Amino acid sequence: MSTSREHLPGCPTWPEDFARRYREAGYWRGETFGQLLRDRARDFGTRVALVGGAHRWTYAELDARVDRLAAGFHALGIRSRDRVVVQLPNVPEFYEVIFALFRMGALPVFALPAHRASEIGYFCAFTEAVAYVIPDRFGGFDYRGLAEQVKAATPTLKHVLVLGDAGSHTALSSVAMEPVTLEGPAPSDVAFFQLSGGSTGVPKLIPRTHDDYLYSLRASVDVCRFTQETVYLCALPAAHNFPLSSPGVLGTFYAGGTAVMALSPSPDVAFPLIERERVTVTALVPPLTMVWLDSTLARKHDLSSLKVLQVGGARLSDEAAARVRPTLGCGLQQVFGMAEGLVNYTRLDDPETRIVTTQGRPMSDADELRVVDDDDVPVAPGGTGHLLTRGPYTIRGYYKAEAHNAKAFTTDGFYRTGDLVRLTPEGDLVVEGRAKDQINRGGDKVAAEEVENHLLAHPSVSDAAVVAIPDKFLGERTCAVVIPRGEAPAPSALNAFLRQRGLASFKIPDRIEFVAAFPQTGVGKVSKKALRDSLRQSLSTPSP
Ligand code: OOB
Repeated sequence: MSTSREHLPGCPTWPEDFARRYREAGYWRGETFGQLLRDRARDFGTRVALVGGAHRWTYAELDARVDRLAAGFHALGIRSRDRVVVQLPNVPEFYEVIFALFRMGALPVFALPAHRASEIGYFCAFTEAVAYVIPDRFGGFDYRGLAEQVKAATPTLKHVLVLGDAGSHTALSSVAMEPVTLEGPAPSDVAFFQLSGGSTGVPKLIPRTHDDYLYSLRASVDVCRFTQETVYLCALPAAHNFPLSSPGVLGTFYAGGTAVMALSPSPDVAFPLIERERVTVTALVPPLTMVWLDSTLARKHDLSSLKVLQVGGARLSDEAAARVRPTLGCGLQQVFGMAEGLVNYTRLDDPETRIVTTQGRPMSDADELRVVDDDDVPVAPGGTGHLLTRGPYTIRGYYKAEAHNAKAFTTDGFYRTGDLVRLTPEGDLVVEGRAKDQINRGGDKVAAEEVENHLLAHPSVSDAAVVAIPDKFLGERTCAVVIPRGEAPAPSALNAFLRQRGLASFKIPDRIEFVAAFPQTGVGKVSKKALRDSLRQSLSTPSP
């Protein structure tokens, strides 16, 4: 196994001087995910790695299953660097699949269960995926039909692998074989693609390497004090960066602990699992935190094993933050992260006011932060500005997106997060808002332009602008403001049109308003700020 080789085309990487520095300083240690699991199986073979459904796999069992599945993938013709779109719910098989791909150097593309034909079709086509892994049914949706549709439209897609009843496709359970020796990837290779929340017309793909992601795990495990005693409940969608690696299930494996899979984050599913498995830590987005805080089930279950509730993905209000300890009897950890890299944590031993009122600080001393104004000039200490960041686990560019990368990164390699933040005198970050054209719907990210493009495809839509409107529960909801062509269509017809185009349901507008014209900025662009302000006003004034 070499330590470095030619990079995957279309994946920007770190300049050689940075890469050398990150290696020499010990951030990148030349590890791979395939080897990590092998090492844990050697050291903690009989300990339980993963619990979910009827499964209870030890590290040795998981490792052996991964070897057999990798051999089967290889026999199907899947090779190093081939892309495989993985869309599975919170089941143990999710890790079996991704570790098998890691071990052979094939690259998972992490789709969410909520994605539909529009997103999946795009991921498969854009990455020239050779395989697509799905459940038969989940959440009332049959993924086999979706796969049929995507396969017909994607010439590169050779295999649809189904967990459960395969129908006309291939059963995942039929793939495993006697292990064979496979050449693994280099630590500097891309390991997988995460998805960006995005602000543009199509979702962007985030290439993460073994070196950089494993460092982010190690730093997360250290800050969050995960150990062999950790029992982590995976309640958010497993493929998302937060439950995957902050420290998430992969961090739990890194530490030799136990990960428990919840098919739903709702209290009726999660609380019994916490009680039964003696879960010590879990992660939620703010709206789910409110559901847990308000649930009467908290009194019916023994949640005393839970030591830490991590909350991130969107801004948690100070009021909700203050309720966590008194209501659930566990500590709170705020997490402000992004799939592109940088993750900030409040520390477990921070004073309660810092935990409740800030989004924490970078996990690595090698994370470089800048808080700047619109001209990239640093703001005065304590002022609010755009957050830029660079470091050993923050990407230098999206996959095959040269023109976008020129805007999303500074010339010296800082990622423009699109977040507006301020730094407290203690060095903690407070998220004050957002400059990117995105709606953060309780942690689910909606790129305005993506939804606008779909709306513009409707014959009765002359123009469309999608903006956030405030919402008590989700923080924000989406509002599509539409200039109709001729008579305005019924909002329900427009939403049906978007669904029929295969848009994930969290991107379907919560509200549709019709207007004759958009407010404009000085240079004649749509002023989304003015739109948001006028919507806020009209929504808060009761109609006469
Ligand atoms: C996480 O990752 P993504 O890629 O879905 O979204 C990143 C964006 C950030 O740029 C920020 O706009 C927002 O989500 N965000 C927060 C936040 N955490 C994320 N905004 C306010 N407060 C927070 N605590 O969302 C993610 C990735 C890893 C760990 C945690 C969250």
